[in-house]
Amino acid sequence: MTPRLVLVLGDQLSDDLSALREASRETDVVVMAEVRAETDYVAHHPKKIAFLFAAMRKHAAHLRERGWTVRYTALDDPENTHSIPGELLRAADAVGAREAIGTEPGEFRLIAALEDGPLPCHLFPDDRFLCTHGAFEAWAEGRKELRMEWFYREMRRETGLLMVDGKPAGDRWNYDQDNRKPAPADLSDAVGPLRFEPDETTQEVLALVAAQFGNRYGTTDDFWFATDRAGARAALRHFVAHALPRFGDFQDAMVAGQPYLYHAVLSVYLNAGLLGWRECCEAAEAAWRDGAAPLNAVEGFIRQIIGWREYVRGVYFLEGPDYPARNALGATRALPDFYWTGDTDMRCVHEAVTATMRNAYAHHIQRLMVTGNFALLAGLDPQAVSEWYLIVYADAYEWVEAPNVVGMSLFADGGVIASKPYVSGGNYIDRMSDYCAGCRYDVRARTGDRACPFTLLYWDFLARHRDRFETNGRMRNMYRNWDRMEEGRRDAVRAGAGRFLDRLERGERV
Ligand code: FAD
Ligand code: DLZ
Ligand code: SF4
Repeated sequence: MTPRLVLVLGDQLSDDLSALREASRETDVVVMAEVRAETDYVAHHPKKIAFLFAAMRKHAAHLRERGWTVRYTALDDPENTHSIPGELLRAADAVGAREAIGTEPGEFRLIAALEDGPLPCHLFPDDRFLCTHGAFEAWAEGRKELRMEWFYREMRRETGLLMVDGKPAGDRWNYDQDNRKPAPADLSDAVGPLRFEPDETTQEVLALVAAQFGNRYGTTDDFWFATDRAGARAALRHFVAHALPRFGDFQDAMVAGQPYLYHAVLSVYLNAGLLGWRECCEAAEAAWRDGAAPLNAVEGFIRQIIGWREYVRGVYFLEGPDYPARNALGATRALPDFYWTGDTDMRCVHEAVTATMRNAYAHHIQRLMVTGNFALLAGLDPQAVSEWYLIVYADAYEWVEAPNVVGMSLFADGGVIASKPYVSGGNYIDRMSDYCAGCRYDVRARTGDRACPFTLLYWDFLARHRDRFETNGRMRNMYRNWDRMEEGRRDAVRAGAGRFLDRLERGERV
């Protein structure tokens, strides 16, 4: 029989993959490849590349153990054509294949490259997700607004997670109100994610990545990610035992020098396929049933996974290839250098950016309310911001990154995801963190050169976009507060914001 090629991409490292289910171990050949087209379409953080290459190499070995023939191209293979379609063609020549099959990639870019590539390639749906494209389209059909909460309730009903006799556990669907406690005073039990010593394969990859990508933003120092399924499973158990009980309470908190708090740090594994949504949610639900974790924590965690994660993927594929390029607010300002260096007097931004450089990770509220909030308030170009997020986070692939950045954070999709822009001034950051106490700016000063830039830009943003937002019912109070401010003070705030933006534009340290 003529062999077929079975493409397995770097974020498809799951045993139960649709393309593998369709293939034959006897005749077909699995193709995996480390290629420059994927490492360079944006300049990914070296830690992200190292994680993926180490996990890909181990997954190839694992597939071979399970009886598959695997053709694996390492990055430094002299014959490497450095693109996925190129490697498929080279493999087809070598083994006499005339077609390839694969599982749908998570980016329109790569779907198009495979569909238009030189070798016929049939893509099967990626059923590692709970909600199919068809089911999401059916849910979205005829709705005026695609609110996550309604979608999430459907997913709860469909999976039966946290459902008791057809009703939500505790008689409430959503415990978000309980999950907004400020930075905890006692952090003695925040042990952070489970860390793994790099084994031989990982060390080889780290040397390769240091040699090839060492001059990029980010570092491979202190590499501790798991790089196989057993490690990812252990990381899940560790999270459930040590962090889940306080995950809910401090989900929105931020503490200097504490990049993880009670977050799961599992997205890197989930998105590469080393973990599945069901096992994560079932492990959390079991902890609740056993009395080891409270309902607000478990519901919050499950909502992130079967709610937000599935919902943003649904929006990405529903809205189509033009979605990441949207710019509803017409924002054009260049990305300031401090997003790459952390070199800024804004302590909150400094903390988020330097942690990101080190770890290829920042938790949700840092991504949304610090780097994202600043980008929205300062009117930064959404595509430059989106590229930054795609580069710097080890869990970033366009299907999940673009809706979170372009939609949730920057409102550049005009409100498909968020019913109002996620903007806040310094007061919110002060309430939820310990950053402001050590900052050069004064979070209480409303005017003058030491006034917190977040607060200045917050009011300026509202004033700049008044026509668009003043009729939004959820923003009425914001405008009421602005209008209540004495006129002279309003002028001073806007002048302060203008001076700050000028300094930003001139590349001065802010
Ligand atoms: P936890 O806070 O512990 O949450 C548990 C899990 O829920 C995560 O592992 C993740 O799988 C899922 N989850 C939570 N929130 C979201 C969400 N909004 N969208 C999708 N899944 C979610 N997540 C990514 O996976 N990749 C990205 O590129 C990404 N970019 C983001 C950019 C911005 C501007 C914002 C605001 C959020 C982004 N997120 C992204 C969502 C979220 O911040 C991360 O999933 C989360 O920080 C990952 O860390 P964790 O595993 O510790 O998550
Ligand atoms: C992100 C990434 C990187 C950095 N490198 C590779 C690679 O060399 N080979 C590969 O198969 N996949 C890689 N990936 C993941 C792909 O970019 C990912 O499959 C697409 O972005 C679709 O989600
Ligand atoms: Fe950030 Fe403003 Fe607080 Fe400084 S004062 S840490 S800039 S919110």
